[in-house]
Amino acid sequence: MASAGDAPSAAPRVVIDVPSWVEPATRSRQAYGTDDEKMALVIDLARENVDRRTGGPFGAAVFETASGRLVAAGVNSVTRLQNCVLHAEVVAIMLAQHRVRSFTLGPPALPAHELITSCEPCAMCLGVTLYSGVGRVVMAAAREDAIAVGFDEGPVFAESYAYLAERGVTFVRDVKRAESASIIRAYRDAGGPIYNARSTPRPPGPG
Ligand code: AZG
Ligand code: ZN
Repeated sequence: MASAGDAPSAAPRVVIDVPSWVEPATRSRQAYGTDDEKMALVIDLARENVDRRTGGPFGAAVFETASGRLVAAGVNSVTRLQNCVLHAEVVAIMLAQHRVRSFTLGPPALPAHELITSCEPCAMCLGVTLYSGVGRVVMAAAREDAIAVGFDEGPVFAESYAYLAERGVTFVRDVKRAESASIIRAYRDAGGPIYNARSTPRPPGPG
């Protein structure tokens, strides 16, 4: 029990990172042209995350829209870091905002940014998308593909998309959908944990 005069206990800290294999996987190329090229990168990240057992079957990245410059990439890190908010989109957006040192990617002083994601955002990630300041979202798998293997994608409605569209966010669907959906199914087939609020956590670490 702490008493007056004791040294204060260490302040709690949460460190968010990506697995060490992500940086080398993105190093070879800094600028991307088409949506297909950007999506190929995030689907590779999703596949690698499954193969290396570092998280769920999802990848995402933030790019500058005009230049195609890669700002930050993320992979699903829920089980690796034992944190339910660490979906691929959240990780990519957090790292992008850290990189540009701004809590929004949408102010007039910054170039426009876009989120490329291997799966349609869940309810949480669509909310984060709204607050992130990205102006464009490109998606591969649909939420139905993630729900089909047991992921809880939460309440997302046509009104949710209308709300973001009214604020200038545009959406592109089905870019390499089949390829991304097959990675989600392969993760399930390999026994990858389908985590949710009531699932029993496994010990962290590969395997
Ligand atoms: C998920 N859906 C998406 N789009 N991304 C993630 O990281 C997820 N984790 N669980 N459902
Ligand atoms: Zn999400």
